[in-house]
Amino acid sequence: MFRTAAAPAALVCTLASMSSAQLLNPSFDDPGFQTTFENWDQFGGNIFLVEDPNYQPPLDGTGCGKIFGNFDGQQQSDSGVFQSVAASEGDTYTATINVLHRSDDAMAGDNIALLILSWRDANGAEILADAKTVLDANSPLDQWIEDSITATAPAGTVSVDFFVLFIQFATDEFPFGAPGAMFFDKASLDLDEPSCYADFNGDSSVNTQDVIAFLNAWNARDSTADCNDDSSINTQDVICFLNLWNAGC
Ligand SMILES: [Ca+2]
Ligand SMILES: [Ca+2]
Ligand SMILES: [Ca+2]
Repeated sequence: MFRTAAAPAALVCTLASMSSAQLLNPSFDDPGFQTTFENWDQFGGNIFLVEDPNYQPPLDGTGCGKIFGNFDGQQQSDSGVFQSVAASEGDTYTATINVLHRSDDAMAGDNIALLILSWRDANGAEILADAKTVLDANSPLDQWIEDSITATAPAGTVSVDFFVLFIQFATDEFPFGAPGAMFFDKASLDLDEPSCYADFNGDSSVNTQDVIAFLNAWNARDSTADCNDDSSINTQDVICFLNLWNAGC
């Protein structure tokens, strides 16, 4: 467990080049000093680290998160955790979270949980957000549900906030807010490796070996040689490949 506040930027770069893992404390196992989870900011209320497997076993590691609403009578009451990581425009990321609600404390009414990627500019302002509902009153009970978003960072992106958001709504039936808790565990944010067709043999460099590999596949009428993706293998695909090969990766 570490509590250094200054380390993340350098650490993220190291991790990104090694494994493309972007989040710190992604399994919510490490408690924070002033927040519930190390490395995660939070807002709203009733955010807990559950470390009692007799109550709720985590999906991964030694603990999982739990959020329920404020029951403050507001029409909409938001609670959540988020983590900001460096991101670059044009890069494609896949964000994943696992969530669960229990039959003894099920999401009710209009309550929902969302996974959100909030793309930020150099001033920290949101450019765009990609969001997906990952839990609501209709979700299966008592089982971990994995959900993910794949999205590309818009122009001007320098960072992205990974949000796990719980929204409690008040209704006529539940004037102080609908009951129900969400549990969450095992988040990930991965940079999708861009595929490079010119590196035909996939060894991360583009050289004459790739021409040979392509021509072998082309001679064999292998579907991987359909460079222009028109479902036939012909000389157009050789031209297509050589153009990409000249351009490099
Ligand atoms: Ca965990
Ligand atoms: Ca190659
Ligand atoms: Ca073709």
